[in-house]
Amino acid sequence: MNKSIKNKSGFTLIELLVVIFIIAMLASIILAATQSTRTRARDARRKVDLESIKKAIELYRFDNGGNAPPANNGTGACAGGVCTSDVGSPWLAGLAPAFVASVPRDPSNPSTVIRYRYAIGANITDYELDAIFEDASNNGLENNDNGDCDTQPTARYETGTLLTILSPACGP
Ligand SMILES: [Ca+2]
Ligand SMILES: [Ca+2]
Repeated sequence: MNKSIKNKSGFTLIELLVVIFIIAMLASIILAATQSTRTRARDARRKVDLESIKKAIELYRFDNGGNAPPANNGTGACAGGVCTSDVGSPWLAGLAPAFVASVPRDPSNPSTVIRYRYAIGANITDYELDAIFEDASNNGLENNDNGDCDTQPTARYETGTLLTILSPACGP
């Protein structure tokens, strides 16, 4: 009699395993949702950053006879004529603080190397600014910007006056 009651009130091994499995599934779903939210937040920030940098560049051009800011960072000419947002302070000189309070840097995913890039053309009135978005829902922006780096998964969103200055290899 007592044994029968004890068996009914306890959990079997199978029941415990099912509960553990369900908890693990829920945890993984919550983790995935959190990562997706962070990815989308970084991309939203990238869109705002690019607009902010682009506005500052256009203000600079307006004050400098249409010329784009030279490809210099805080310490001089950028390597290979390409400034990247992970090198130098600021990573793009000539804009801050006159045309923007500070030049935004890519809010990189800690597990990847992603950065904004900037370069000017042979004609110094031309420039290109680009970035990589992480959220696949932004692939259309990267693929259909009239640039030359449109092949996923390393496509970039390109903006500026001449979108062939920064050419493939696309990549981070
Ligand atoms: Ca593109
Ligand atoms: Ca390009």
